[in-house]
Amino acid sequence: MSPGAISPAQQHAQLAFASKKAKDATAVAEGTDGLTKPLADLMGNWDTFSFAPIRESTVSRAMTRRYFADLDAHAETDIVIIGAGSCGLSAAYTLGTLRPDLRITMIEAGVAPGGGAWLGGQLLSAMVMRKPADAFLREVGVPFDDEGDHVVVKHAALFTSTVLARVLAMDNVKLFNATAVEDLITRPMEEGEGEKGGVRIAGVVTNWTLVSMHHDDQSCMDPNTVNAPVVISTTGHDGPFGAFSVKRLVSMKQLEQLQGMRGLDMQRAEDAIVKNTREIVPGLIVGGMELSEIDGANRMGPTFGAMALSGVKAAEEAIRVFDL
Ligand code: 48N
Repeated sequence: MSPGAISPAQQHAQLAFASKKAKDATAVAEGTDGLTKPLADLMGNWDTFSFAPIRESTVSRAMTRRYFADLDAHAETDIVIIGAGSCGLSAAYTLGTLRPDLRITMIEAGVAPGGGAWLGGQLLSAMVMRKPADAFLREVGVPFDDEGDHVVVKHAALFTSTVLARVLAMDNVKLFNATAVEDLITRPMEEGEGEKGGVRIAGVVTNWTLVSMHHDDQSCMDPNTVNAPVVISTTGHDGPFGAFSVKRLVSMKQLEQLQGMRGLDMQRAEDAIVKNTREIVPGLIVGGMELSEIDGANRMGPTFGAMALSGVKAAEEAIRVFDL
């Protein structure tokens, strides 16, 4: 396809968008090329335009009331997902869709969720996914170019922003971004439940990320907690908190050691990550690139199909564990 031409998938997406606008014809003002009437009416009238009145405390209460009600509601939750990268977001989408009855709490250390999936690789914008991961793109409605054994999303941010929008719109999913998981809540295994000295994960310990990053220069900034019977950890292999949960399992002597991510082998890496997404210790499922640190899987480099499908599998595992 020549550069600049739009693919059949993109044509389809554009036609769908245009037909939606046409259906809303009553809302569309004449001669405004498709903007809806309320917005179109503002244009050209900026001299008489002004915002409705407000008091600063009203804005403060609008934010704090909701945030602290959410914190209260999510102090006890059904499933925590640590990390809102491509794997964590795919897990949240799948869980939120399959189990609207479950309360799902996403904890993301960055102000901006999305992890490494805002760019395709070496800061280039297009994102490659190998089939059959195009099934996830179709599911969430991300247009792509079909190039045979793989597909290409024109900008990685289109994938991440679409999945993020779908997840944030779900009533049973709450994202706490700029918030780090800085420890795991544990319970000793019941008699006969597992090895002596083993633990079950029963939730996460959190703090605002900027606080978590300054424990060395401030004392006693104690954390908050979220109790949950199931935790999915998708903290990746990069960044200040990468592979957080598996490193903590080693320091808690629940894992002998990490095998460490191996060199890049695109062909092998992605199958291994998806197939090995699993419950590592009771109550804790690990997916995405964090998993490569445990198993010594190869890295796959700039292809994201395994992240999406590892997230789908992590969701499936979480439902299995939750329903036990
Ligand atoms: O994107 P990442 O880092 O992780 P994944 O597994 O979702 O996707 C990995 C993918 O981006 C790649 O690395 C690609 C495929 N490259 C592979 C290769 O070979 O190089 O997202 C992890 C998210 C980030 O947003 C972190 O901020 C967040 O997890 N995070 C945490 N959030 C809260 N508490 C923590 N302790 C924490 N640690 C990480």
